[in-house]
Amino acid sequence: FGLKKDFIDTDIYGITAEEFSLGRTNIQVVEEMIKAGIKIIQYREKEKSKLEKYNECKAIRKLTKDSGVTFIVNDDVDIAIAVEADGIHLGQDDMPIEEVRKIAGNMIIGLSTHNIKQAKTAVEKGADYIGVGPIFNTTTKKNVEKSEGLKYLKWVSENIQIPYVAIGGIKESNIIEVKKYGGKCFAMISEIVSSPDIVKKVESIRKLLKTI
Ligand code: TZP
Ligand code: MG
Repeated sequence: FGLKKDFIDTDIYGITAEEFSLGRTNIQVVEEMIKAGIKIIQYREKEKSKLEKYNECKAIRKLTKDSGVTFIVNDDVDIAIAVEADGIHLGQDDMPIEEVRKIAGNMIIGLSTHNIKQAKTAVEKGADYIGVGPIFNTTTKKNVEKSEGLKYLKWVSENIQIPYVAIGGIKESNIIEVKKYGGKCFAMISEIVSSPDIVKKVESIRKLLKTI
């Protein structure tokens, strides 16, 4: 994984969510994201069977590999390994990072964090990057742990040495505020997958980010 050091040196982190994708499949949305120039994509799918998820990840691995996009699988370590994804994204209730590290080797391991204590622990345990959020209220993720949002993000930006990704309720309409609180890489689910024209949406967000 030669990608490891700079894999997250990018502005937008795309994540799938078929139920919010306006009738498009995860694969179609990933194709749109790649066309839009998104450089890191996470497969996140909470409803489908293991086999369906595996098949989709296999296809997405091919698409992302062909276009030089970093591919991260949420939750399913076995699928991530089987399809040779670049990384795996874990939550606080998933297997401990140090255990995943034993089986996932050099793969990128990301961990969702919601407060300072979790961020410090993630670094100690060897996470390659952390998710930071939810920054704002969101209805996309069920049972999301509460966070001080922007205040927590600011702390991370000043104290944490590994890459971090802001997530949760981020939209074109508030992304500048997130940037002002230290955001560098922004994960957006609904704002991107629910956009009828993903290429235009990303173009417009990038233009906006260049203004500050
Ligand atoms: N983790 C923290 S908030 C969230 C996840 C997966 C959902 C983000 O979705 P949206 O639509 O960008 O608010
Ligand atoms: Mg999880």
